[in-house]
This record gives sequence, structure tokens and C-alpha cells, in this order.
Amino acid sequence: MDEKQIFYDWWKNNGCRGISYCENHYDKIPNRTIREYLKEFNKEGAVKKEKSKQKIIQINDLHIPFHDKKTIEIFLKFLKDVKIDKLVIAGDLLDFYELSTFDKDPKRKFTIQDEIDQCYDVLKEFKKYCSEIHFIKGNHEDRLRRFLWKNPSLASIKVLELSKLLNLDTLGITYHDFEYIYRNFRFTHGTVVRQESGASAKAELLKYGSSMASGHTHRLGFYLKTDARGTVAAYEGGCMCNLNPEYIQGVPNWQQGFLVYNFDNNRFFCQVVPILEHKFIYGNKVYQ
Ligand SMILES: [Mn+2]
Repeated sequence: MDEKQIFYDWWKNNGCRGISYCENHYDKIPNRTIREYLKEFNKEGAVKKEKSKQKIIQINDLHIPFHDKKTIEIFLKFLKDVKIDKLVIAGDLLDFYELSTFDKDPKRKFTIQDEIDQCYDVLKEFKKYCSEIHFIKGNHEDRLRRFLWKNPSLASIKVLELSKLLNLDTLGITYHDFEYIYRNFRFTHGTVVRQESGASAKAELLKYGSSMASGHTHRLGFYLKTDARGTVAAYEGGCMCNLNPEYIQGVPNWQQGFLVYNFDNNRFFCQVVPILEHKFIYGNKVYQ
């Protein structure tokens, strides 16, 4: 492999300004060694030097304003205790109830702006304990796109873009439209729904073939598969929304919880943490 290829591969895994910038930059200084490039980029702050060990937490499906406030409160206590490198919010952070095509309870008092304001407050809390946050769009956030596509005369208005509405730039949160790929692992909201915990993870894994995690089903579970190439795994991240929302009759088969990943280079170890009746255990500590 030539020097340029090694550099591009390194950039793809570690870069944050995009390949085209790097290609230009590379050609301007063709006689330098990789080591010198890296030194230069680090000095400029263009590349964030990352430890091989990374602790990442995934949460999803808060469905603000239908979020479980007590659960979020307990989760914040945990975030305060545990030093993490990244927080991944894998979709359905807010509900966009008003934009749904389903019938709506006419007595409801929330407006879209209320949802957005509450969402901002929750994100600001998360930001206190984790400087790097990734937000991946879910099907509920996609209600905005669907609404705009039905009303295309509004669709070009920049302030109506999801990341603008949620003030993600101001908060310093990275937005992903569909998936966030990190060291061969894929975080996404998910599209597949099966009826049992772990079954959707299995279906997603068989569809995509590589290790991944999703939300979407509000169920917590995982599925592992080992063959001659090694072991791959898929996870379902549960939810942090109210388990008895006004729009569902009876008891939905949902579980609250979250996922804790310890990455060591390209290997990862994922712990599924269930939250049962506003209580969970991580390490030796009980959070409630
Ligand atoms: Mn959801």
C-alpha cells in the first residue's frame, strides 16, 4: 500500500473535515511523511487525536414530550458519575406529535415549539456531562421532512431544517441523517420491527451483515452470530419514553434502558442496561 493510500485510510477513520480537503492538502505538501502530516493536522486542530479506548453510551426513543422525566433524571446522575467519550442519540428524541398523520387528542396542550424547547433543555443537560454528542434522525423526526414534502413551497426554508430547529450547531451536536458509522460499528435508528425483544436486532443484523445497534422498537435486546469470520452482534437500545403513553391502550411490550460500549480499537464490548421501575444497576452502583 502506498503512502497516500495509508494516509487516506487513516483520514477516513480519524478525519473530520472530509476527504476532499485532505486530498488537496496532501497534494500541496507531497514530500512529507505521514508522521509529519499528522503532527501538522494536530497542531492545526483539524484532526482530533482519539484514544483507542472509547466509552460510548447509546440512548434512543425519548419521544419528548412523552419522555419519562424521572428516568432521564436518574440517567443524568449516571452520566455525572461515569466519564464517557461520546453520547449517541439514536433517533426519536422528540415525537413531533403535531406533525403525525394519526388522529390527535384535541385536548392536548403541547405545541411543536413546546416540544422543541423541552428537547433543547434535555440536550443542554446531556451536554454538561458529555462534550461529543451524535444525533441520528429517527422516523419521528422524519415526520418533519414528510410534512415539508407534502408542502413543498415551505421545504426550501433553511430554518425549518431539523438541525436548525433543534439548534444542534449552537449546542455543538453532530447530526446524522441516517446512520453514524464508527470504527466498523453502525449506529442507526432502525427500520425493522419484529414483535419480540432481540428479534428486530437479529433481523437488522441478517439484513446488513455487520455489527450494529438501533432503537425504534422500544425493546431492549441483542443478537450474536459467530461464524468462521468471527462474531458480529446487533443491539436494540430500548427507550426512555413514558411506558404508558396516552395514545396506546393496554401494556406495550417496551423496555426502558440504554447501551454502554467500551471500544478498544476496532473491538467493542457492549453492555445492555435495563431500567426497571426507575431503577438500574451499573458496576456496583444502584441508580434510582
Ligand atoms: Mn420510537
